[in-house]
Amino acid sequence: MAENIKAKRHDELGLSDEKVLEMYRTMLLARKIDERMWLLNRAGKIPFVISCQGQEAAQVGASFALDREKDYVLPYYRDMGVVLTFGMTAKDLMLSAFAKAEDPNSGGRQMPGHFGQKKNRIVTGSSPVTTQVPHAVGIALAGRMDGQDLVTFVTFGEGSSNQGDFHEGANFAGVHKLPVIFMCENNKYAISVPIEKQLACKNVSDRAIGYGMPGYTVDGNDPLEVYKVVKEAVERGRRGEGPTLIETISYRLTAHSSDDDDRAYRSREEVEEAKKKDPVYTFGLYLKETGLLTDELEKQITDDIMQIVNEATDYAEKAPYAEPESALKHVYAE
Ligand SMILES: Cc1ncc(C[n+]2csc(CCOP(=O)(O)OP(=O)(O)O)c2C)c(N)n1
Ligand SMILES: [Mg+2]
Repeated sequence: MAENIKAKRHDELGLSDEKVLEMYRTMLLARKIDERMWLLNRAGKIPFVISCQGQEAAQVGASFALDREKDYVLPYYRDMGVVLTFGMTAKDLMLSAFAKAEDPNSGGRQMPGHFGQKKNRIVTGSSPVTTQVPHAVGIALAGRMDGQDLVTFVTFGEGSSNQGDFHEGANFAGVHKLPVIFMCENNKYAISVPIEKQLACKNVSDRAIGYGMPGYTVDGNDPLEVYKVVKEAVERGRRGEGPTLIETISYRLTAHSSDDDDRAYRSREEVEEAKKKDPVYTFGLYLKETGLLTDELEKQITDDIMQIVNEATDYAEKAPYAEPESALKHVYAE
């Protein structure tokens, strides 16, 4: 009985069996690319990694609720699950990690995690955190002025929700009822600073009322819950009812980046405890309980993904660097 109720969760959301398997596949692909990047970093082959691990459900669940043909995403550095859903490939991401000329994000000029790909409506971000928020608001305004039916989706960490850019962007979107979805990926830390030292209010979503929009806090380890709330926000936005603030609660399973040692500020027990709710694992369990994911299919999906990751790694490692003469390209008008 319990299984039957559970089995209906994605049906009730209008998600087909194929769609939820695609969600799982995208989450697992993000995880496996990320894991490979850590190995490459520790082997001295790539300079830097900033991980999505622990946040794949929030990223993929949300992105599946958007229209990949119409909407714009303004991801932050952990959003591998968002950019993969919007059409970036494992090869593209590896080219960025190896800083090669063919990297679609910046031609190997930016640090990894600075996503941007025009053809897939992934808007280039900047290193100062939260600058993408006012950009998302501006694009939503431009879309309205042009009579386009689009929603913008912007993400940021909970630490970043303390930056002025968030408050200014949220206020403007609220006043003008712009179709913006603000999604805060609360992973409980801003580098070494725990959530208790970041916010005086209980939830980031509590701030929504100040900007005249609804605010929701959801389980960021559950892609279906995130899908549901983002889907509703998309519909509100398209109806002209304005923005929504969504906070997804998860846990950063890795150190802040490959240059951080998190043993300095959090216990191993805490990390091990969080791993029990690892979204890739728990969503896999859901799919097994519903009978969609068999051991055989799981192995096949994992094998396919590992082949994609291996090929992407080999390709990017062998790809050429940018020509030194091109260093000023995209810097000055030509
Ligand atoms: C304006 C600005 N201040 C500081 C930094 C350095 N910095 C980079 S990431 C980060 C932590 C952000 O934490 P959070 O928003 O919670 O995102 P998370 O890394 O946890 O996903 C900081 C302080 C920066 N990039 N930009
Ligand atoms: Mg954080």
